[in-house]
Amino acid sequence: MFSKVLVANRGEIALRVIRACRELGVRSVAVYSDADAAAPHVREADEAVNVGPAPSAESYLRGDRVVEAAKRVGAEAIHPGYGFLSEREWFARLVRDEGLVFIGPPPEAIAAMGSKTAARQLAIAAGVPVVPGTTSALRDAAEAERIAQEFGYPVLLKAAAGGGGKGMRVVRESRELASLLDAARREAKNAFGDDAVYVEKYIVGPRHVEIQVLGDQHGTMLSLGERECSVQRRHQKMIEEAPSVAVSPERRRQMGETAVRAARAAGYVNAGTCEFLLDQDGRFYFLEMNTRLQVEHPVTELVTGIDLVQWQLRIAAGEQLPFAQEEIGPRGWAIECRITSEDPDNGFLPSTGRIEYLHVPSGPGVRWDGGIEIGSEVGLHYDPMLAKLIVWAPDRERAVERMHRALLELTVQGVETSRDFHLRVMEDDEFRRGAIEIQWLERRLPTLVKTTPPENGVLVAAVAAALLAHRDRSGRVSPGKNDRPALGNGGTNASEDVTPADPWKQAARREAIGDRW
Ligand code: MV4
Repeated sequence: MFSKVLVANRGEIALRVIRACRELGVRSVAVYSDADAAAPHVREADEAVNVGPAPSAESYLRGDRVVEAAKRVGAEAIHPGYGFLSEREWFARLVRDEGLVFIGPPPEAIAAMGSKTAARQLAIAAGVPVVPGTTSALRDAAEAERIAQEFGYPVLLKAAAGGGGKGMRVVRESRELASLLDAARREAKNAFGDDAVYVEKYIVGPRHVEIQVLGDQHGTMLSLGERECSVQRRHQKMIEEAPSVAVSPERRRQMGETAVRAARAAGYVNAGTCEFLLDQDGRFYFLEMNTRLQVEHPVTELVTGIDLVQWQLRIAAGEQLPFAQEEIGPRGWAIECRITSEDPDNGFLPSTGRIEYLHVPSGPGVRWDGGIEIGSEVGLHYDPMLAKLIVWAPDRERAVERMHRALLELTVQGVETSRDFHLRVMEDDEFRRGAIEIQWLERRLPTLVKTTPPENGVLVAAVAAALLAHRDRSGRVSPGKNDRPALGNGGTNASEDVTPADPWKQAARREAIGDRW
């Protein structure tokens, strides 16, 4: 095992990796920007190195400085976390070329999965089912039209260099095709510097189900089962769970074998995730592979009992996986809610400020993977995800109830957060039935958020004054957590809650923050 590892990230994931290091007896080195000098990951690590000013392009994304820092402090390996440098082929290569170990896949595997068309070709060659469509870029609208006719409308135009839904357009009929192709090309060019676009049959109403894989350097590749990630908005996941209500043991085995085949074909090593669409008839299609540890990895850890981050380190250090595929099965149910500094009731506008008060849930089956503490400054330089609240219970119904209970215990004061929104989701009967697919959240949004009432001088002031008398210690005017009935017991319709305007809130667009993962 390594004696010292540099953690090339910030926030909750840096803390997660630091904890794994400590449990393995490995010394950890944090890197930080000027904005993060007082951040928890800097204090928790054994050492810390400043890598530049607040903007990530000048600090956390400076691979050269990160590698230089690792060499200076004598770290043997670098864990990239997610986002930032985690999926940059050039960074994985630089780390290796400088004689250090990249705790993740080989650069060749990152490259193999980096282009969507290349990944499709690789998948097809490996016998992995993909959505019907092309495997090379379209030449022109005429070719697109011919292929769309062949597969039948609706079709989906996708950027070859894509990911995260950028450069994607649904085409419902022939007469929109040419202009939507132009739009997809323009967006792809802007986002990835590459206007190559290909076409797939559009799958209607699917779920987003992904398979966690873990492979060592000795030829073992395992599936750790699926995560259901359909509860997302604009390609940002909000809630993830494991297992998925839509996946039977037989389907789990098929999807697992398929994911392992795709990973092997890419020469994959370490932790990775194969994304699938699961359609209404139970058919599944490989979409792409994420060549990093993912935000939602804890739900898999909780149902498999396997510490993914510890194993990432052990695999990178050359250890062999000691598990057999047959002994890995989901036990119980895990759910994760992403606690973000966004205001769901105002179009998920990012909220900034100082964390004035924080009360973290605890008790049976509750895990908090957080990156904030009282006094933390939440700005706009980095991703708005403050923490992940994860619960485990013997079955899904009890996991939902436990998450609801844990969310009630959570208090974050100083910024707006997604907490109340998550409470409403836990109270939603469609969610509770597991009747979710990738469009569910957007369709259900009107019943899950409260739109701010129009300015109406005196009335608003009077209502606000009355409600302020009932302010709880979270500073919110929603019913106090002790007033909220337990779930399954005629829970209140949370959409009747009223929240006052947040005096700390500064208007800013999420787009200003840049890519998320
Ligand atoms: C699709 C699809 C429907 N049909 N492909 C979105 C991002 C990228 N990873 C793939 N995506 C999709 N590809 C076909 N042929 C629907 C989506 C999609 C989606 C996928 C996963 C999670 C959320 C999504 C939200 C909207 C669309």
